[in-house]
Amino acid sequence: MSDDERITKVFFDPGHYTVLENVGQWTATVVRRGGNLDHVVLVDYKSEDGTASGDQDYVSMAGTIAFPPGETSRSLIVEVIDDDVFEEDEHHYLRLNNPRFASAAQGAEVQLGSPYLATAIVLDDDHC
Ligand SMILES: [Ca+2]
Ligand SMILES: [Ca+2]
Repeated sequence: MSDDERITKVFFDPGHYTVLENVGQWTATVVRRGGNLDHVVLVDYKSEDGTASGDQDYVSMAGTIAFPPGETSRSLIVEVIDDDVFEEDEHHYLRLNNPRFASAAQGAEVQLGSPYLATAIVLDDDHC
């Protein structure tokens, strides 16, 4: 079996997002490539602060994504918190961690691909 058939990689595609502060919600996309699509793949995710702060500029998030059989793409909904304050444009991250199969998958392997850290840039929509 070739590595492409054996190894599943999980990563963000794309890895960069630019959104307006008043967008409300936006969607980051996590994909899996390679390996046997019959396997259920799990991967943990969480948000990380940059200059944007969790629960002040965006809603902090953490959890687990599951790729059902045959599914190669999953969405992560991110909520942006709008305010009326003029600020610099800010950024934060979404990180993937601990990819794994939901059940034993003999001979198969799952790992993080690149990028496993997505960058979100939040553009301010207020004026000084
Ligand atoms: Ca605003
Ligand atoms: Ca603002």
